[in-house]
Amino acid sequence: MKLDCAGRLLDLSQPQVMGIINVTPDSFSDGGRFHGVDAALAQARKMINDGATILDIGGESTRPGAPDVSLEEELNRVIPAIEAIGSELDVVISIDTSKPQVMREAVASGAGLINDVRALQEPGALAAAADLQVPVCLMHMQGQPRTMQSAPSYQDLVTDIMAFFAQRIQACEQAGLAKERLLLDPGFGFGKTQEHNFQLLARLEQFRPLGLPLLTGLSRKSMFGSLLDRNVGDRLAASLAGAMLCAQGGASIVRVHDVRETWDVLQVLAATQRIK
Ligand code: 7PM
Repeated sequence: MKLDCAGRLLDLSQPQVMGIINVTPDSFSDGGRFHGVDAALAQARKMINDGATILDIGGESTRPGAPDVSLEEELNRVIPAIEAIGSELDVVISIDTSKPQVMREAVASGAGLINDVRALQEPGALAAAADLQVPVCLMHMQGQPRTMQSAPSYQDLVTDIMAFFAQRIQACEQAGLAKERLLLDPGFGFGKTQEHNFQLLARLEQFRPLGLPLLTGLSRKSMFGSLLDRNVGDRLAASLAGAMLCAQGGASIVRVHDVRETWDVLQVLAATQRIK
């Protein structure tokens, strides 16, 4: 199965690695614009070399309690990075945003996929995504980033998330966004307890009947920090195990910080599948 990302074809017949590139001031410490672009470009080159076929560029921190980022600030962060990466490197650029104007300018600057943790629920986002004709990843989140971890609760985790996906898919189709252009992400860590996160990992294959490619992001997340009592810089092995379980559970794209290691892990799985 090949997904058309603004002219670049993404082969989803085996799991692909999406590398995370944050262009927030905290990730490039001096916050200077040119330093930020250079750093993003260098990170992009390395990630592609290491096996990433998609780079997810985000300028808004969705960390619980993070301040909201203005439209102007978000554009100033992501657009120069997208232009630089898109003009120099052969890769699908994913724009991690919930703002319709950022979606429009990012796609005009070379992005070929929209990654929206708010699943196109912000005003104008559905219409923007429908106009832009690029694939969209709809992520599930219970609540809002600021408050989502206060008391997550589900009747049945997978059933509830499936119902959310069904509702969002319908809203997309009504807005003229074809189902064939959608990807789904259950949103690890977004309004989920520790138990919910591991339940999701165990039950990932239950999303398969929806018939849409799955994207998952577990890289360095606090579910591993709590499980193992490890700081964010010390969660690589756990993240790799998580990526392997996601791929085995049917994920088509894994969103990660550690591209090279994740790519190796996925090759092990691919090798076992070739002899089945
Ligand atoms: C602080 C807390 C900083 C959480 C960053 C995060 C996902 C995503 C993120 C995901 C999709 C992170 C998250 N997570 N997009 N954006 N799926 N589609 O750990 O799981 O990267 S932000």
